[in-house]
Amino acid sequence: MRETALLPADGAASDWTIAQGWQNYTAADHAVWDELYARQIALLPQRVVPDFLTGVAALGMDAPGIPDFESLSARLGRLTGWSVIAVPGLVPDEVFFEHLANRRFVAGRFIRSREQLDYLQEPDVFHDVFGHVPLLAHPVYADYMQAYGRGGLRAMGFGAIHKLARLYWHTVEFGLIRDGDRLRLFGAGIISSRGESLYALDDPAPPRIAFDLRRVMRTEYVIDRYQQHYFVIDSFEDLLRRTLEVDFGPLYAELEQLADLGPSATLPSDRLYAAPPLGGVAAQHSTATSAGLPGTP
Ligand code: HBI
Ligand code: FE
Repeated sequence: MRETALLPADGAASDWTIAQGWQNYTAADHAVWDELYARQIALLPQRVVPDFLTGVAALGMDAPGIPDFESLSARLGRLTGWSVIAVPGLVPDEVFFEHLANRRFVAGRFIRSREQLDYLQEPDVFHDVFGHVPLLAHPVYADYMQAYGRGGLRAMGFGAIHKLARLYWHTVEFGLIRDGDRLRLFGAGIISSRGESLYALDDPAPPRIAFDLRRVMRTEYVIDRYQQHYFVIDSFEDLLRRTLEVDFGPLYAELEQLADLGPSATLPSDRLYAAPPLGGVAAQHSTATSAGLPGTP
């Protein structure tokens, strides 16, 4: 089922929500989900942050077929107070932030066709639900997503949505996270893509840069190909703390004075992680190293 974003007048509610209509999915729709799920769950265990798999199990997402948002939301609600609601497609920023600020995750209800198995431009139910929802069962990540929504509503007042959208893109969509001395996936855009789940950890090309809020909010991104660098957070607790402790007003003013950075730029001040296959903890000094630190594998 393909749909383009409708205006509320076309059947969506004023908050852009629509019924998921789970009973309307065909066997072919469920089969596409099952194939995407089977591919990803076969390669993620050695790559994804363990909390993701914990969420998949806790939410019963290991059952076959496209999840029914109603039963998914009942389980998720008991864990972190989040629910999953269906929308026709990309919704306006203010609608998006309002839902996140109220612990409602908006998800597309359409599923890609078999021809689009490896790539589609707009988030479908596999990207939104398999990619994003399992981590919403993690209490700290759940808090971060709500804090992000509230920050988005504030950002609108500063005309700084595009800066905040970069924070979302470089973490929630395409972020990496440290797990001991290894790097792991947590961004939904990577987790829902077979090719990028491999590329983001295995390819030596893209720099892996230690997360820095200002650096991330200055950095543009590409939407039509693999990311050209990845940002690495230390933990969800650290990401939440950095988001809550900053006063975004002065930060936006400060960012206005700094040039935006292209989607493949690196700075001398970047703390780079060793390139795979050595992979390993960040270089403690500011220049790139071609290998891990002494003592790392
Ligand atoms: N709408 N349905 C949907 N899903 C998103 O992920 C989404 C959106 N609207 C805006 C948006 N994301 C981003 O621009 C936010 O960072 C603002
Ligand atoms: Fe997404």
